[in-house]
Amino acid sequence: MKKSIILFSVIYLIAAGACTGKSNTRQQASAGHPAEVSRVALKVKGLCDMCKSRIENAAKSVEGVTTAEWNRETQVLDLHFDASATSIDALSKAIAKTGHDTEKDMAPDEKYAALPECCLYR
Ligand SMILES: [Cu+2]
Repeated sequence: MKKSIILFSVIYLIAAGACTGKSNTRQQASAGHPAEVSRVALKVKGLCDMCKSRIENAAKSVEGVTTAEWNRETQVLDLHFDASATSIDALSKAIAKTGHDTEKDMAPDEKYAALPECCLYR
């Protein structure tokens, strides 16, 4: 019994150590190259919850994006991203490609036409 407790503690410590190690590396990396976290509000057109997840997933699939939250009432997508990994222009284009107009880019007509009927905001 005692043995298994010790074993568990060891496993726990190793696991915790591994996690701490990871975040340390990250902190060191960002200390050398301070990660420039940009926070940008981008207007994106959409209608429903399906639009919300499509827009947010499009943004989150871009490397460097940490937060993407779209508000249906305000039509604003709140973005947090590492400015050394991506840019607001690249993000806007990635979102437009899924069929949603942004304040910077129009969605291609064929992508817009492929949206479910409940999502046709134009
Ligand atoms: Cu929709």
